[in-house]
Amino acid sequence: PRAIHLKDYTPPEYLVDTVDLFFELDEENTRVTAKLRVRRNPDAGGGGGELELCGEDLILETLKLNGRPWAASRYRLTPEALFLSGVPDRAFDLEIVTRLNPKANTALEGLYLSNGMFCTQCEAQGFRKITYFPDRPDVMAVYTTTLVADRDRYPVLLSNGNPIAQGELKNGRHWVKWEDPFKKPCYLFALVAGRLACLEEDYRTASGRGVKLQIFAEPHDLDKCGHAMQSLRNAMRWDEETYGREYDLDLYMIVAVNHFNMGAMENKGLNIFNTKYVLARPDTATDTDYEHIEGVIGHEYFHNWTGNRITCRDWFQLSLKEGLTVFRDQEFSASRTSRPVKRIDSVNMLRTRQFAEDSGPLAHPVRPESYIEINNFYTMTVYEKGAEVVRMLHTLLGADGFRRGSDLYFQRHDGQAVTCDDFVKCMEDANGVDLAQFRRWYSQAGTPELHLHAVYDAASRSLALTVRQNCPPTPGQPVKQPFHIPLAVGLLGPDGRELPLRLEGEAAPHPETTRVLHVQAQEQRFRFVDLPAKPVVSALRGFSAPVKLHVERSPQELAFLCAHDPDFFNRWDAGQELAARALLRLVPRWAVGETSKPLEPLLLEVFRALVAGEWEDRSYQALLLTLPSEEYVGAAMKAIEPEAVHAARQWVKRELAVHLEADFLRLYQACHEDRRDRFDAATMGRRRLKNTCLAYLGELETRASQRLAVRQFRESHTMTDRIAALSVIVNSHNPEREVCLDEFYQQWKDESLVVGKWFSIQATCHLPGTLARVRALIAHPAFDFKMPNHVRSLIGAFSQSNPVNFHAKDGAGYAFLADHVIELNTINPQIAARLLTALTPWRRYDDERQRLMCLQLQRVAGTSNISKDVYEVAMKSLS
Ligand code: BAL
Ligand code: ZN
Repeated sequence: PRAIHLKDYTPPEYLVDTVDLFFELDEENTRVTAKLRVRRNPDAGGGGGELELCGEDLILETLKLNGRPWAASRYRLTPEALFLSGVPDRAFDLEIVTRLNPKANTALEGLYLSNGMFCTQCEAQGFRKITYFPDRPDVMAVYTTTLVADRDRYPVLLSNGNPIAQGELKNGRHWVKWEDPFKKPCYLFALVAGRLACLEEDYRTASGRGVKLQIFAEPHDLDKCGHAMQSLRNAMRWDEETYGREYDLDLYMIVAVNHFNMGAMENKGLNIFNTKYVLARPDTATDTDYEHIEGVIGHEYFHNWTGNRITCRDWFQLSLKEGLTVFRDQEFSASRTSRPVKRIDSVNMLRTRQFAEDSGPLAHPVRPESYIEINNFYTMTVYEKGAEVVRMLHTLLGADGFRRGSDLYFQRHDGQAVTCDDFVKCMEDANGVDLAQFRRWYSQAGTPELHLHAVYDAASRSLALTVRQNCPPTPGQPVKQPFHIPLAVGLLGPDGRELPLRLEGEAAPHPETTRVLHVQAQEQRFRFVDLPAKPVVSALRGFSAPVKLHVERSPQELAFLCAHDPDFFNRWDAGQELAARALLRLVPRWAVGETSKPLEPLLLEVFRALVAGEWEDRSYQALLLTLPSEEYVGAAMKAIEPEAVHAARQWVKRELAVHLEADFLRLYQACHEDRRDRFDAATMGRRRLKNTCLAYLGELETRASQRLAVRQFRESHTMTDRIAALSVIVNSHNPEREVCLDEFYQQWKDESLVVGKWFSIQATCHLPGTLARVRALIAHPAFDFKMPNHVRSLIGAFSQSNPVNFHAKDGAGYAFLADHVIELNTINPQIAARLLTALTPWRRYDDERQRLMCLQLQRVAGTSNISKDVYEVAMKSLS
């Protein structure tokens, strides 16, 4: 397989202005007639070369140019493309007829079948599996699409834009013609055909235009579409109010499908969604599902402007649309739920998963420089770090400055395919600032480390804050230049009050109690003056930059911040650091089998105060009471010791439960209610806190706590409470464990998404014997290996969210994963490659685990018929 490089980008030699598609849909033999209006690109460098059309897994039936058959001697076919030589200089019509087999398409790229319904996924390069085409995002065209299919089996026929004609045909077939008036790249093309039910509502935009909103699902799922519809309305309103962006077509359609590689896809006017991010009913979906649905519906909707109206010039610019759109969806979600909790949840994911990616062999910049398979670059770095980069621009420019920049971006680039650099340029031009150094966030991989050293001088009543930055080497980038880092800081006095922030040489203190320092040099010093006493520094407030922060802080200072910091993020983070330090101190003692390990009194004191406090935001309180994850603690170790980390964390959790049992029980009861009708932030917060308390109480394994969990499991009416209770039961020696699991399955065996939860809960169980159970579940009749949701729920959950079992010393977890990656390699390469990344961080473990993990990576790398996707992950992981 060949790598593609950003530096080799050249504009397309040929452009396509219009595309007229005619689909004769058939499960095993679909015929596609594509009529393209093609012309030479006046801005292309080369002159009159071959016309290259990408195409894979297609049978070419006929080829005509300007209505005449194009001689076989004037084209050549490879497994990946069709090349035409000697095409006219002037614009011409090309007609291509191809055949394809949707039923055989288990990779779920291009046109395929899901539960008997036709659907498509064209991003990044699926359109080439539908017809021969210059499949690159900088070729933008206007599409019309006609779908012909059997009327009984496929009564609903959908494509992008608006329906403009329809009719009946002989032999029980019918057709619908669609027209999308907006130019788009082919990755935004979509079609759906099936027997679908529809929830429909009207929406009026801020300027008064009527838009029809439709959500399509299989008929038995129609009663689970209401939350998605409300989420869509909320997202549309939010984008009008926050960015001044309205929807532009008369119709907005969402279709939920069971077999889907991604979460959802923003095809113009016709979003196709994984059912997981559409369907919700109180008894089938958790609060987290409700939140994710709103977030993903928002994300795909926001893409209409950031992605569709303005798209990417090439796939190296993926973060142009993804980083920006994730930032937009994060802010939307923050406005809908608890802002602190949304921020902490995002940072938690970034610091565990993205930081791990950034420090391993697959590290790449937010704007990658090369790839073998672009599907492997839908990563935490492109999405989540990309969003942090946009957030830093927001922090540096302020909300108004950022809005000026985004307004200019929409005005300047509407209808274009552009680069990350074009976006930054708009931010610069709209605000009259220089972001040259800031651009390094796009080009340099790796997580910068920020070292802070504060010295207070009582005589001059000043605090000298020295900031040093460095960024470790990453593959292909041995040396890094300093980043432009927004460092939000505050200073707290001994009584916990915020102190004025006046820098040396300034006439007056800063008007706010948090100020953003611009860290740009490798080492930089800031002197704060007018400080009557030595302050405690609250640095990187709100997690103002995606960096690793190192500050010398005593446990007492951390406890002080955890009690007083008005910055919600740092307050939580101080508690996390205190707990992480305690855990890290325990890990080596565990490794040598030491038995007496008193719980640190300070940690207990902090938790006692947290559990006893009256918090308005119960969800935030739940986060404060949650210990750092095993991944987070492991990441701070030289070589990760999964069993010791797990044992230490379990032990601390149990000790806290022992000491604070009465408090947890009181809080549990205070928050206990069974409201299946409420999904507002306050109700969800109470549920989150209650279930955090239940998890602690479950650690006690007393009869009372076991009964409490079983009662909640049997009696509550929300999936949130039932699944939380089931998780406690499954991770304990509760005598009703198997009975409850069976009851759950019997009740929900016809709901694929709930069965997925049933798989996950067993796959993430930390008790011994889990691998054997996961193996048994793969053979369970309910498990569909061709459904990515099931693969993720079982194999993905086991390998990525169950460190103690996946990293079992004998290497059985690794061999199990490799077996299934190899099996999936030919079925669904995208999912196979993603699963394999669980073996990527092998260097982070001890010698024996390194050997075992590498062995499996090598076995995968030696697979015959290896896909580009799996090959790239295996080879880079080993390098
Ligand atoms: N564009 C792929 C799915 C998403 O990020 O919305
Ligand atoms: Zn996206």
